[in-house]
Amino acid sequence: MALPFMTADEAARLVPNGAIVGMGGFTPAGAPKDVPTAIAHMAEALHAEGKPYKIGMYTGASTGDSCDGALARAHAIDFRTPYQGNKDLRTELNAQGAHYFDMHLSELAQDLRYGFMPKPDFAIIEACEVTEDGEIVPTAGVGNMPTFCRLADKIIIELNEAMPATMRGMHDIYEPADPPVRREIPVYKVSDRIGTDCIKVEPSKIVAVVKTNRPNEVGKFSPLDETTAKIGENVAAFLEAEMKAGRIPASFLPIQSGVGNIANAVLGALGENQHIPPFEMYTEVIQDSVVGLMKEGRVKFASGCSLTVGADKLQDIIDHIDFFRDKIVLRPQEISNNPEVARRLGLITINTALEADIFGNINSTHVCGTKMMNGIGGSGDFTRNAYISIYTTPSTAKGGCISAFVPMVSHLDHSEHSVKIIITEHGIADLRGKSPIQRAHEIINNCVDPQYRPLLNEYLEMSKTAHTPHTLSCALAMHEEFLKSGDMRNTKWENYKR
Ligand code: 0RQ
Repeated sequence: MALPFMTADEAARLVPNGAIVGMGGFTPAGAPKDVPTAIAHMAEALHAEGKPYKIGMYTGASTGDSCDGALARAHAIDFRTPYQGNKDLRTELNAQGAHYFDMHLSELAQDLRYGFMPKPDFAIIEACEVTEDGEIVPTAGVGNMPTFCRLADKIIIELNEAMPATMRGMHDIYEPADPPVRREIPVYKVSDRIGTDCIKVEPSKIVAVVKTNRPNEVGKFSPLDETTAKIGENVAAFLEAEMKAGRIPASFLPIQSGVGNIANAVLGALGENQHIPPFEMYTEVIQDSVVGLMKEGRVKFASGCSLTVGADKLQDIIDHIDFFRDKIVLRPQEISNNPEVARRLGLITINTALEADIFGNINSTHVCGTKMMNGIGGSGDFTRNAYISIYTTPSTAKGGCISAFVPMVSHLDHSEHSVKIIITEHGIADLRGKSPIQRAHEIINNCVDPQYRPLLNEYLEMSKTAHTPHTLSCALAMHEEFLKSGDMRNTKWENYKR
């Protein structure tokens, strides 16, 4: 069967109002670009005529601005899951313009197969190669593409000429069977390949192939500053000490590292610490710093779901594909983030908190408990199943007006039961085997910014009788104070205590 080549506008017209779409890729890496933008333009034109148009949208994680941004600005999203990170989409969903279901990234594919949410009508995906007999080779991100392609009735492919077909061989496509017949996922080493190098679909489901030539829309990282550099050094020092104490094997364990500026800086610091042996990564997003570390021999192998790297770094990988192909494997997120595999491999997980409380609970998603930032992403998949789970955060935000440590988190993503270590620029809190009050002292003394330590010690002094000594009327007072005066440092407990 000849492939149905057409323009992005023609492909967009195949997607009717109310359709449910699974977008391929993971983060802006490998996300479709031209077709979502064409859908957004179509939506705007229909809205101008007074006609309704919205789609339901599953993705791998965040996407690029030409997908999430364009569709959010066009008010064309009915619901969206499992993760986002786009400014305009954030505004749209915080204004209740789109329904957002924030969920663990490893779970979406199986939840769709289980029928917990409606199956996608369309898969819109990016590929570097597609054959007439239905072989599709993804590009820099896999996400949920295998499941979207299998469940959807129709598949629209962006064949991105900026992504060469030589990328074939980097992917490992595998979908587990569902209970009650699921077996173990046979990844016993980070580098194990268990599936195929492409997605295989029934060719008649491919309803459009759109030729594109677009780089990924991966943002730039902020340059390392004193705080992020110090956090990185503290993480490296902690892991070095654990290794010396025999709590991490001398051969080391695979690292999972989260998204964002801090995660990128931490990884750079780990690579520089010569007491830490060359290591492997079993992670979700392979970020910029990994590419350099791989060339230096500091990172031996990286298993991930996407190459979320800047255009220069991706070009470097493409130009030296023979060097990188056997050192990187890109898997569906169901496998890159799989709890069973994370526990088996013994991952050292390093993720970022927006805020933590003095008892060790973590909020990674909601500013002041209400406004969605990005989403939980894979942090829960990894944290709960880690060998050692680490959370990093600068001790303050917004020039010191916000303390990252508060009496009670305003939203809970990771509980005290899963969080083992918290690290800031000031130091390391080791929460293992400690009671709530012991954890509070450890966190206040080692991680909290010195200007907030008296305030949080006063909070602890207010209640002496309970296992977890909260004073409920004051538990969210620092947040209230920030909303009122713009500075948590103005908090006076007597103004809130009832
Ligand atoms: O705001 O951009 O306006 O300056 O939050 O903070 O310090 O630049 O940190 O880029 O590393 O992102 C948790 C959001 C951190 C990210 C989060 C403000 C701060 C700044 C960003 P500005 P930084 P990062 C999966 C891994 C969840 C998903 C996850 C994230 C902005 O890491 O989304 O872990 N994580 N996925 O000023 C109000 C606070 C604040 C605050 C910071 N307490 N209140 N605003 N900010 N703290 C696993 C993988 O494998 C990838």
